[in-house]
Amino acid sequence: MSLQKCDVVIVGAGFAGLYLLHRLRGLGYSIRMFEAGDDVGGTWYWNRYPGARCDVESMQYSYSFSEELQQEWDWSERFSAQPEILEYAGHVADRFDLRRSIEFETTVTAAHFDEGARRWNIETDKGARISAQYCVMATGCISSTQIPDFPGLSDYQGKTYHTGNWPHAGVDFTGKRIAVIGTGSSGIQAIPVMAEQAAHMTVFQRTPNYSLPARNGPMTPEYARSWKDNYAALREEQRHTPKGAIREFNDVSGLTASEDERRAAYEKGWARGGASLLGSYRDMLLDGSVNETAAEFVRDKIRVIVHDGAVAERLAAKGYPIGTKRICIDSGYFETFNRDNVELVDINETPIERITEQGLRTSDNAFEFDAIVFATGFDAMTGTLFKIDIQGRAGATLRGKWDAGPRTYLGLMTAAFPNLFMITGPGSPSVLTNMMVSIEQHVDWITESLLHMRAQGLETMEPTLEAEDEWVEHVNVVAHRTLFPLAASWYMGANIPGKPRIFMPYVGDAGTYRKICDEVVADGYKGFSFQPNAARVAAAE
Ligand code: N01
Repeated sequence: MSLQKCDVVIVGAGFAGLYLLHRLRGLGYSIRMFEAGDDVGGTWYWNRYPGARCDVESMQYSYSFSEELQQEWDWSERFSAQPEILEYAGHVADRFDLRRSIEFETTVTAAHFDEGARRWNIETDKGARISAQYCVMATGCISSTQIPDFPGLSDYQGKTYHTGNWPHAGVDFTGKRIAVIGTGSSGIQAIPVMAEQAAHMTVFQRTPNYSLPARNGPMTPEYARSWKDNYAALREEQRHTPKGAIREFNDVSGLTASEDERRAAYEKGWARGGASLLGSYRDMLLDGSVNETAAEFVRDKIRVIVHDGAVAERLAAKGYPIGTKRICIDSGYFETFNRDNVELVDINETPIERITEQGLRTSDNAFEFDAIVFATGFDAMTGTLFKIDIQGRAGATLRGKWDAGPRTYLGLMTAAFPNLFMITGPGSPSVLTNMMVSIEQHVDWITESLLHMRAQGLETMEPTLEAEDEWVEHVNVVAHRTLFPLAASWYMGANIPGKPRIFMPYVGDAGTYRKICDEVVADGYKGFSFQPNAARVAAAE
């Protein structure tokens, strides 16, 4: 296929790609946009497992860029379920006529920077070859599913599923014996719903997780109105909060609180639902002793909810601070283990030895299942980028450059890969925040950078190595001031054998990060270098 030209290639039609497309197309940039799925929605397109829902309130987990959009859309629940969020993504695509610019069922396989032309050569699995001035990875942080390499995996004769790649037609588990491996956010959401259908469910748990009740419920007209009437101010407030979300946050130390005060604060958070309990004290994720009081509070709740004391103890997370693995938000997760048809297997006590033709074998038992559900997570933050053969200056690969961990400036760009942008890339607050707010901030920042270059006749932009090194160091230092590195989490790359153990997102608070990004611009794009447009330089000479 002949080489086609455009200004910008956007990879991915999730919430990041959709908003970027809307902004750039409106500014007259020519765009090619590719999406592996057959429709928009990104993470909400793929993660269709039973019980999938957002754990940020819908009034906050939605776009703020269009007043009409935010006024006209009605959410039916406090925390929306996946089908409704997907419907919202579809509505946005229709409302802003975005689909016509998206090439679906097309995967970008390579992106090579041509130093002579100062352009990106991009290839897809459909054989397209495109030359673009800019390439933007809107590929999501949690989009490459991982199924552990269990011995015997290919021997299994039953059905297998991964929560992150769920069949679009749904799955009927009625009368089936099923296994669920993995108890992260996805497993914890799916298990209660699947348990109601299955004849029998065996949950294989490696690390028990802290989970807080969502307290989901129907959206009341009054609550929706309280947001819609004040959206301008509330969205602005949201942008400057540490997590990109307005929620109760007690800006005092838990160290000085009495035991009774702490219990009262945690009870309040537990009753309110969602992640509010973690906002009880400002040093919750900084001070181990404060954290332990909240962790023990949650363990005590589990001991009350789960009738069988031994099962409760297995479900109660220990050995790492609460909130340092992504906090889970559930609807009836612990209660599910009181059901007669649900069994918990702690695979630390009895490891999975192999998958068999009929099911799996642990060190002390053989199990038979009609289906195995892998809720085993993702190669987060870098996995999807590494699937694309990305080469920057002098043919250097991104994979090679990030061999010991991702290196970016602000999570937006990486040195020696000019005009390659990442939306919510490693080194930005991304997954630690309300993604909608972080996405909008990155899209706006990238758009303004492109406009700056257009106005100034600049052709390429990239971070200096010095700025990048300083940022990577800063991200690392800030992370190690917190309790986060104490957990073997996917934030640390710990769930993927051989992946470098680096805390990948920027923990230094979304509001502060936004300020830093704005200051970089105000300071003449401090830490970035630009190359002028070659034609302009020649004309000037
Ligand atoms: O994945 P996970 P997830 N043998 O990596 C286990 C977002 N999300 O899909 O903890 C046995 O958290 C693993 O065990 P361990 C959210 O950011 C958001 O659940 O590594 N078990 C763990 O229990 C979330 O954090 C929503 O010891 C193995 C599980 O599999 C992120 O997506 C909803 C194993 C994986 O948990 C990922 O969540 C859902 C092995 N070899 C997800 N390997 C919202 O509500 C892994 N495990 C917005």
